[in-house]
Amino acid sequence: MTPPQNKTADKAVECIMNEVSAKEVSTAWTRYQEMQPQCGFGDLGLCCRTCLMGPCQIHVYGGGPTKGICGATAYTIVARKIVRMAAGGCAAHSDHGRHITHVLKDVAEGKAPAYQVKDPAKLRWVADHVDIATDGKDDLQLAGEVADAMLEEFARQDGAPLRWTTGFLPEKRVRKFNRLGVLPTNINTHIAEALHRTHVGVDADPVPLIFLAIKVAIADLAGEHISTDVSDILFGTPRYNRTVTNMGALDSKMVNIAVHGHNPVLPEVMLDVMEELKDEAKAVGAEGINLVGICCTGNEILMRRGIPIAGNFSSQEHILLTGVIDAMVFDMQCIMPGIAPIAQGQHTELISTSDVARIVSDTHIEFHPETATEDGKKIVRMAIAAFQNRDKDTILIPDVTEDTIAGFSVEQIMDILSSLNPDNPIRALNDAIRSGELKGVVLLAGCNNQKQPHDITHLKFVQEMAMNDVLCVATGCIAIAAAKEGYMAADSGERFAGPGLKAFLDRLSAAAGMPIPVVWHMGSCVDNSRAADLATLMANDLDVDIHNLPFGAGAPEAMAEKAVVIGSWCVALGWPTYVGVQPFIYGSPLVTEVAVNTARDVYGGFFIFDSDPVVGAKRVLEELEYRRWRLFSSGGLRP
Ligand code: CUV
Ligand code: SF4
Repeated sequence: MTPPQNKTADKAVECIMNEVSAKEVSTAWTRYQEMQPQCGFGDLGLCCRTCLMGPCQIHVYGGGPTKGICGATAYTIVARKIVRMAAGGCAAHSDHGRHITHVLKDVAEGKAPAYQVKDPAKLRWVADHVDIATDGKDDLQLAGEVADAMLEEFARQDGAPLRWTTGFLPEKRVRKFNRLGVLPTNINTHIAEALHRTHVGVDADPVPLIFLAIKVAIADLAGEHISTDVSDILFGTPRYNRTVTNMGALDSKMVNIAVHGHNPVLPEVMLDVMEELKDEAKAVGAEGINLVGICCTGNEILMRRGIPIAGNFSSQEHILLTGVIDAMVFDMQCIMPGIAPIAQGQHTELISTSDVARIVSDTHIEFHPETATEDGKKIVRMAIAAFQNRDKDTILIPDVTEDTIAGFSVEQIMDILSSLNPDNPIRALNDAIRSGELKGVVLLAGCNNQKQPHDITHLKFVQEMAMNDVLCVATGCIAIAAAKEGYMAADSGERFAGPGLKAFLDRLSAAAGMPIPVVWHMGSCVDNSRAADLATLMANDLDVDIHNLPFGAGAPEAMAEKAVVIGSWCVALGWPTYVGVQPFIYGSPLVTEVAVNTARDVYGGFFIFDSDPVVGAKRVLEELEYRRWRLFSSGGLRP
């Protein structure tokens, strides 16, 4: 069904939209309308273009071919497509991890003067988990060894499991993965294996293909963990901080730079050089330089530096349309090519910084760790120059902001929980669930998707969780949606929490001596790995496996291949995982059955697909309730 045009929960986006429609600017909203109706074969996952004999379209409802030219049936075509999507997602996260690991390696070798090991405690924590001896080693030596071990995850040929899988998940879960033959051994190999086995004439059996998708997904979790670990080591593990969210964070009197994408390496340096170049901005009549984030690069610098986020995936074009963005700097992933014509139609400099992501008409300033400071300065100076070319008549900054508390790394969560239980912080969370004060924990993950009204689907799901006493940790674009709506505000408990959650937050706020919001911002998409770490701590404390926990996940507006792969490892970890967008699998009853049902018997987790977030929330809540009963009230789990 086509949602009505201009549907968004974001008042700032709505404000810009009214301008946009007047000026007839093309955005994802207008293009979505123009795209209707979308192809039913594609929607069901039944169009195969894997080889040049295709496209082959399978008519599952009769009236046409039921097999592709090679003989592939619906379940083969659907399963192959899912494997390829998972591989795409794993490639994106893990290549990000690999890129940033090279920066760590450069730091260790003294080749990246703009960076340093900012968080030696995290470095040592990571080393301990992957069995690298730390005694007597200085930070740089250890950083080099950890970077090498990370790079080995992309290269190992001896068949040993990934250390970023075995080192961080509960032993019970690792044994299960091993038994099921899905323990990954080399991230890049599995991506290649996924492409090979889904090539024409290779693996046609949907069951091993689905297991392959799971193995790729577990490899993805390792790649995400590596990304998170390196960012924390280089830039500091996120800590409690307070700022504002939404377009009101832009300032017409300042030079505004928006950073967009996923990689924090350049924005971190830009923040350092901005201070230095303030006078140059003043010399052209600006009051200073203002940085805002979009998407996950935004989440990264919000988490560590308290930098405001202007918006999420679906609002990237509207943020440009304010007319006050002097430079939009992007690295990789989730950059809509649609921003280019908007930037071209105004004074905005569109600057790409990664050699893997270019847009025609961009200015390419390739980022190098060795020259990061100069690169950062060059970009800030371009923004200062562009500031002078603004069209002052078309400026529109919606006066919308929300109070936002962020920085909930697992380390920060443990510190906060220790105010309730200094000897065993995680026990404070498990006890709140045991007593029924909290009904469980849910990871809010994922994107925006034009198939669902912008942020509205997210927020309905979040509302149901909060009202029903579920503690939410959040990443990615749903975290931004929650922040924009006030779910991370100091007074969010009063506004949104059910009685149990409210009581828990009040106790925690009082003990920790600071306001604790309803939704805990965990970071960017790769920081979903933090949620796996949190669940691992909870499970180990209770001496159970992760799938026994009242822990779930929700991606109401899932969109990217990255979301497909994240959802798959959430299921593999044993979480009920709600997705609000129809995946391309309904053309195969077999694959659909495995995803929504059989997965539960094997992994404990399963997908819940429903376009209605309230229905999805109800199913997740029922599952949390069942698990809570089984864990704490039914006489305990059988061993
Ligand atoms: Ni990585 S992947 S739309 S920016 S969360 Fe947002 Fe987040 Fe999805 Fe992209
Ligand atoms: Fe058609 Fe088979 Fe080629 Fe797919 S792999 S396009 S089903 S012939």
